[in-house]
Amino acid sequence: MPYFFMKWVNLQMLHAIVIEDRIRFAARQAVSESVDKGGAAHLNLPFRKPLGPSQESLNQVKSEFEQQISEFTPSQPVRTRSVSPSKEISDLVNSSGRPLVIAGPANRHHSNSTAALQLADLLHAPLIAEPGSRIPHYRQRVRRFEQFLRNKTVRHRLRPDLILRFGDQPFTKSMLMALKDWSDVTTLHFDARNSWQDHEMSVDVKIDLAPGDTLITDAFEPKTDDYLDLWSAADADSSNKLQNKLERESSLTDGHVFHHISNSLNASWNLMVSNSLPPRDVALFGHPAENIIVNRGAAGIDGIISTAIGAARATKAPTCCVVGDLAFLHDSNALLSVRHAGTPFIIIVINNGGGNIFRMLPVYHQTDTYQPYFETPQDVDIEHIAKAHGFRYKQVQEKVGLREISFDESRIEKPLIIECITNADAGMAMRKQLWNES
Ligand SMILES: Cc1ncc(C[n+]2csc(CCOP(=O)(O)OP(=O)(O)O)c2C)c(N)n1
Ligand SMILES: [Mg+2]
Repeated sequence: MPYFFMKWVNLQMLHAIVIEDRIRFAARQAVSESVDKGGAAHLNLPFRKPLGPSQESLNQVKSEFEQQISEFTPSQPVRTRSVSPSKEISDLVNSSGRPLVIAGPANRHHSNSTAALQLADLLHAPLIAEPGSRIPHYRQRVRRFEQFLRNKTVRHRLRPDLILRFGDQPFTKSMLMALKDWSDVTTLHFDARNSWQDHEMSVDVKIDLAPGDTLITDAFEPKTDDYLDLWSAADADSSNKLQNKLERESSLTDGHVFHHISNSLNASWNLMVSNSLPPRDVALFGHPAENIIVNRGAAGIDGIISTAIGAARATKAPTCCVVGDLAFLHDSNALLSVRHAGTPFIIIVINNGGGNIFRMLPVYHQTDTYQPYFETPQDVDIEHIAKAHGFRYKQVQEKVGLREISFDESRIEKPLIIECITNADAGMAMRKQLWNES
């Protein structure tokens, strides 16, 4: 499986007169492929000798480029239609007593957050929105699903009779387990792009709905709060258990770091979350928020810092990138580009001593091969990497040290790397307890 959708644009035949048009065309093609397919686009530009341009043409290109950059405002085609659900769909919605809204990740060109909130509101439905779904904080939003939905009895108790899905394929284990158990439940997918995001093949009806569209819900009848109350009770119970576990564990774990970041980061910041355990941990230990960015669909641990820099530039918002130790090392040459972020930029490295995600696999018990071939802990001095790039550096090794992590923009003059050295055994034990005891 390729990690990225690669679009190769062959510019071999470029001729001087048409170069500008061809480059413009290739750029448009790359942007539209990237937005539609939700991945990276790769442009291959071969040059003929003598390679270098003349000083005169270089000066001209430079001044045009600088002018365009200063005037550039990203635009996207906004489709604005009124979408009226068919009678069949209205009947399904109106006959449901237990409707559940589920939103998987979606980038900002595909997130139907308005319609998801509108339906949850009208139907008094619980709303599960994974990190990266770009759904804002909302009172009916389920916070601790990644904790309690791992439990089969709870999944049975909370079984919906109608699922209203938004965004891409969910990725948290709890949601994958739930969608598998509930694959026979009638499922409507309000989809902004024409891709097949349905691992369980459980979607019964796809409804083409773009972010600018208005969903007409006049034919839908409101419901009572009975079903929502069941979810709220499970949520409250799990919140208490989580709080308890975090307080009782004395060493610093990944969970403590995610919980702290969620509590202290305000909504004006982007939170770019690396792949591997971090997106799952932000769901398990953090709070739902609109500003979380994930690279799901790609799922590679490459290019994480680069993506965060791109997000900072595109949104002009201060950005915090939370990244595992291996993913950090994988993209450490991106530190060269952090000066282009243009906004306050913090990297939080969760150093749990390698790829802890592999502890969830049976191979964890093969003691002679696990560490050297799977977890692969590294012995690199991250402080030296930070200093070599002129970054500020802080290290947190204990729970009390977490108060060092603050997001006061006025105090962040230069990029900062905060390395959190966490206890891998205690962290994994806490995850397992939360999954099993809820
Ligand atoms: C480019 C790439 N190489 C390898 C992998 C396989 N892989 C998935 S998770 C992981 C370990 C990541 O370790 P770390 O960033 O420390 O995160 P942790 O598992 O500790 O949360 C690896 C190597 C991948 N997903 N992408
Ligand atoms: Mg790690």
